[in-house]
Amino acid sequence: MEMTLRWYGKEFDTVTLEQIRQIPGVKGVITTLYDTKPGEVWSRERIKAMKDEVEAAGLKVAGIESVNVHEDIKLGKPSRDQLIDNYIETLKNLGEEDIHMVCYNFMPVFDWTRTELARKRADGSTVLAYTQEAVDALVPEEMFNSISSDTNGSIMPGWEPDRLAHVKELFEEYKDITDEDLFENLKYFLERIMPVCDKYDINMAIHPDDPAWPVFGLPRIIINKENIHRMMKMVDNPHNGVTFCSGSYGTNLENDLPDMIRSLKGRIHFAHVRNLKFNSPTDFEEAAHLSSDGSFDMYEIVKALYDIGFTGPIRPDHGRMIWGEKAMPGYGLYDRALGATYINGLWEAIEKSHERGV
Ligand code: DNO
Repeated sequence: MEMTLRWYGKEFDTVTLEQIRQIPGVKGVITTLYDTKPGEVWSRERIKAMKDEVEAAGLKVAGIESVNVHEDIKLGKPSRDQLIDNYIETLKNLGEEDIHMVCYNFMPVFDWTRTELARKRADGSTVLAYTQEAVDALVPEEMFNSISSDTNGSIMPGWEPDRLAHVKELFEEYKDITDEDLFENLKYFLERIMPVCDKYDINMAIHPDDPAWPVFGLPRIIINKENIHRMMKMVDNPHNGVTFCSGSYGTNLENDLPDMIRSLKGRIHFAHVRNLKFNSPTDFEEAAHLSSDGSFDMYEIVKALYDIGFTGPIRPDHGRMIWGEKAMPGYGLYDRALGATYINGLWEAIEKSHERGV
């Protein structure tokens, strides 16, 4: 595996490349052109400038999170062909700049969803949290307003104002879209992009729906083992793979995370590793990465990745806000750095036990 940290670019992130460079074992960043809109072509020049900046700090661009998919593609509208052509052009430009992993998602309207961005924990840290009861009590527009008013001044990924300016109309458009339609539209998209992925060896890594169940009645399909395998079989190409995000699949306690990882050998192109603490099956908060702080056995998760020979980029995921830091919720420096160090420690121990046969 290759340890990385997510970085939003100098204009959007409170964390600097120089700080990231000092986290032991972190060699690369997962980044994006955060000011581009879904459907826009990323120019080769801008991709190169981003790469040069990262490399000048002694790091590499280990992959992109995300090249967002336009809603018309998810909805299967006639305009999708032009938008997919643009997506292909972006992939080609990334490939020509020697970038080979792209994370994306296929969630209607909303990306990940949380109901609190700063729930206080017993240790005084604050974390992102979710309760189904709070979602059930909200209409989608209120959800957007409550998220955007509580972000420490940052633009949250997936909650960009442009994306959400048309929430109401989008809900109207999704009214008759079923899971089956969404699978069909994803298949159409994947079939069209696979040739450029083959040509430039680009691994597409679909991010799971978070939480892993329908929210506000919108269809959500990338939620469990059965559906991911269906997705991979319907366009059976090694470049059609997944982002294994423990914190997203883990929202559904029926998902056996190590078992899912083992079943995805060769198709996990990117890993997000984090822990959740469940207070009830529909109330969870994001814990420190350490197993004992949450509900997951992080050793088993990392071991499963090791056992399938995972070599792709991995990153600690959302961290707690600690030590007085002010940053984008989930994306401060300190707790993610602790997370990276912890995952590195687990990996080293697992690797050495394996090599020494203990
Ligand atoms: C949240 C992230 C997601 C993820 C996208 C991938 O913090 O995990 O926004 O980046 O779903 O497209």
